[in-house]
Amino acid sequence: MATILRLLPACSRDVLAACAVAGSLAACTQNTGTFKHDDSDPGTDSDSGPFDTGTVDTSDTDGDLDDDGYTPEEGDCDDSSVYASPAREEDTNDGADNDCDGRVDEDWTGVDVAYYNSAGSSSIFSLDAIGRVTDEYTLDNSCGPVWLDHRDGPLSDGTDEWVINNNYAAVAVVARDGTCTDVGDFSDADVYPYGVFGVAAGLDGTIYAATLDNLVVVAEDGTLTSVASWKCNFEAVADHELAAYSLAVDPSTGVVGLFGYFGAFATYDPSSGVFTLLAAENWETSTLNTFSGAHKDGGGWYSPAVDGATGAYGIYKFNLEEASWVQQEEWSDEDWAPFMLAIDGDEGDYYVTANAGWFYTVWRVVAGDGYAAQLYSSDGTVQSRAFYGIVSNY
Ligand SMILES: [Ca+2]
Ligand SMILES: [Ca+2]
Ligand SMILES: [Ca+2]
Ligand SMILES: [Ca+2]
Repeated sequence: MATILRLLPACSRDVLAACAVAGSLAACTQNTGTFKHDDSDPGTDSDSGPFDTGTVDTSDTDGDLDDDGYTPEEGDCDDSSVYASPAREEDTNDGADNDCDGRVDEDWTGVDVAYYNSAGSSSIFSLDAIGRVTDEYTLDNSCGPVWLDHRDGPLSDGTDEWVINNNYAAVAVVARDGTCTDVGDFSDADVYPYGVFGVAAGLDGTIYAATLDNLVVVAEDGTLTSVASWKCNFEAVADHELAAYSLAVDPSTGVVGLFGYFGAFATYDPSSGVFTLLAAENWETSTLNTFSGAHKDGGGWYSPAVDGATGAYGIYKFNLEEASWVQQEEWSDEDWAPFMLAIDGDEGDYYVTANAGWFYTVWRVVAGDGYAAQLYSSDGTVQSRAFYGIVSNY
């Protein structure tokens, strides 16, 4: 009782009057929310009251146990630590996921890029944060990387293998000595009339592939299993939902994002097996072509897209409430057609492969002001090559 009385000055005169009417100080506590006085952990003040009582918390009903302003539903990935919430910066040395993006102690170091060659050996090369080539891996001649992801998925440490779309016909795993092994054969046109497009690895290393009309899991023994399908019909636009062209994975939830070629967007949650079509597309009157995409750490699905009416390019984000794409950045140089996207999860900047004639580039588009500059470019001497898939390294 003494401790409660000590807090009375915090109660305004009017509130106290209301308390008197209600007949108890307990009512005052509940009505005003000014002071809660129970804790679940003796020695630590874990509720929103000003002190620790060492008794079990039965009154902290706001769901934010560590009082950092976020409940677990609002994205607090550790509701027992004020050093973890969506509002915090990552501390790269404490072994915890401070910014609640699913990555622990992450530090973005650059990108890996698929360097496709239609007339010789392709490669995968690594760029550091200022555009220097730090590694290049020459692939078998049988191997043409289009889409590219880390074999270990979004939480890769950057030393693993890659998973690629091999010439639109197969999914292959590429070792760091350049050995390329097909693990999924999509060349049977009766089963896969469109071939195969985007590939991505999930949190547990599951390999996903997009075939326009199915999401397929590729087992390393070559077994292909459709885990979701939808209407993809280029004969009747009214009977068409989605032409899934690219995939990305949310590192905090493992949810797979499916980017339709004509602006559709869908998700697949491996933990529940639920496929959700969030926006369908119309290939006859397409307003936006979203042929690739990536997930931004901390939330959001993004695509380097082209406006179907004006032909203008930009970086777009999928607005989950409105179920539509919203432009975030303009693409300033129309000579360069953006193709695929990686995002620096620390700064939020966009890295886009783009090709123009014989020149192939990786652009950095600065988040928030749209400033774009070439991070790296080919020398323009080889016609048969192009930069395609791109993935971030941490
Ligand atoms: Ca919290
Ligand atoms: Ca927290
Ligand atoms: Ca993190
Ligand atoms: Ca950390």
